[in-house]
Amino acid sequence: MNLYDRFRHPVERSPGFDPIPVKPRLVAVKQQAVAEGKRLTGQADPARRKRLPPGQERVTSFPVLDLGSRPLIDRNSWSITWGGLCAAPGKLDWQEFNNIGPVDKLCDIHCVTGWSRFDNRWRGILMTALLDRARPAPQATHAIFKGHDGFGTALTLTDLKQPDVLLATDWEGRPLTREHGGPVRLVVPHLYFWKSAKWVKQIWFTEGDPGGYWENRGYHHRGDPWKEERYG
Ligand SMILES: Nc1nc2c(c(=O)[nH]1)N[C@H]1C(S)=C(S)[C@@H](COP(=O)(O)O)O[C@H]1N2
Ligand SMILES: [Mo]
Repeated sequence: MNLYDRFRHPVERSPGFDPIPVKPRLVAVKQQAVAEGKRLTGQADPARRKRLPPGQERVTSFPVLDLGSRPLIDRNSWSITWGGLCAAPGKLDWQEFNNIGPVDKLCDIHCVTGWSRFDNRWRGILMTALLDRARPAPQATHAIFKGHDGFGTALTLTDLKQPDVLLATDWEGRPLTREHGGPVRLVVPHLYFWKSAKWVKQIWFTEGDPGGYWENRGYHHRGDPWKEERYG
């Protein structure tokens, strides 16, 4: 018996005292909630955390969000360039880019506006493959991704080196549509979806965080959905 149970108010020990009956089922349910860490928003144990990050709602549709202009880019004239603080600035056209060899990845999407979409099947080039080609300089810390629509977002090289980060060309077995960022968009599953730049045309390596379109308008600079890094 613990100290709490041993320490009883005198009235509880007086003869004829009738303890108020407890509801054992209710106690059991609440104790189960403790065991499961229910409503623990700290998400301390990654192995036991729920699949839906705090404050998110699951959708089965695939919403389209952008600045309103959806550039139409022909795959035959498409190219991606990179430069800034890297040993090997470069450019690849559609054929050269795909020759790197695409891989398939499954991931959940979490948008800062509150929707999450489970099990998205992407095909694309591993970001690490492009980083291997570019060889960022030792002092480079970030890369900014610029889209054909004027949008841009910057990520740390640490986030970009995660093994599931893709420059995606396909979604659910089909070429990426124009509204979802085709021919090529970034996909960073572990950060809010605004970090996944659509219609990527240029990658620029920098020392320090240059910010981006939304970051410079009040969004968080990293955007981890599990920590609810939405704004600030
Ligand atoms: N080039 C570009 N990329 C962008 C955006 C944009 O406006 N332009 N919006 C971002 C935001 S806020 C979100 S939520 C996702 C939406 O991608 P989707 O339209 O494929 O759902 O794209 C991100 N990438
Ligand atoms: Mo978003």
